[in-house]
Amino acid sequence: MKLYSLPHSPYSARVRMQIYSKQLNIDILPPEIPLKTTEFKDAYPMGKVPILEISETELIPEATAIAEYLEDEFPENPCRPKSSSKLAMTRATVSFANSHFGPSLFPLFKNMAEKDAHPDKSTFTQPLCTELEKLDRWMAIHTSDAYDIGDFALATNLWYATTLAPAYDQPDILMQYPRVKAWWEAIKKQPHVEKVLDEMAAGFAAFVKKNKQ
Ligand SMILES: N[C@@H](CCC(=O)N[C@@H](CS)C(=O)NCC(=O)O)C(=O)O
Repeated sequence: MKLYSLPHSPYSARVRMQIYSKQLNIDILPPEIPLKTTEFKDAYPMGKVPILEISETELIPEATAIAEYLEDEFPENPCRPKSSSKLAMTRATVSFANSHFGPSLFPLFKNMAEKDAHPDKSTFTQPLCTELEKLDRWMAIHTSDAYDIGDFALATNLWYATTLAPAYDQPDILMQYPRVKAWWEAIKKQPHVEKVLDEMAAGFAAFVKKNKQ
């Protein structure tokens, strides 16, 4: 089994956290055809990483579908709660990361990766702060017993939030969100999470350098 992934891709990174946590024997490698090319889009209809290659004919796109497949197929070292209500909460967290938190980071990422960064910094972080506030309130009612696929989806977004915000005059963007801050300080020290965050940092530095050339 192979996972096509890029180091700085947050959607790929959350799946890598899960693979390392579950100690799965899956090859992790960049796509053989370069991303964003016509050839890649012809080969893979969704046109994005991550992609899990189960066999030559079975290719799963979409981080959430891959995460659920890995839990169904490899139940040992679970990264998904057992009780229906807790599982639904975890899935709500994944959905929040996909549909709310992640998109609030796009403007910061896009501006940062562009050759000529936009000079007006004030407008970029407001949508992100709105989502962090929601997350802080969500964390007051939803607590997980162990780190799970919801936490991994949040962690890769938190890495981008804390990495990008200082360039937008927000040196400590989590300051006003104490539950998120405490959760972030704890999860980033988990060995499998830390390993992936290091991979993201190296991959993002290379990506920015290439884009600015
Ligand atoms: N909905 C997809 C999003 C994946 C995604 O946006 N991947 C980015 C890298 S983080 C990508 O492959 N972008 C290439 C492109 O948009 O052409 C998922 O959950 O896996």
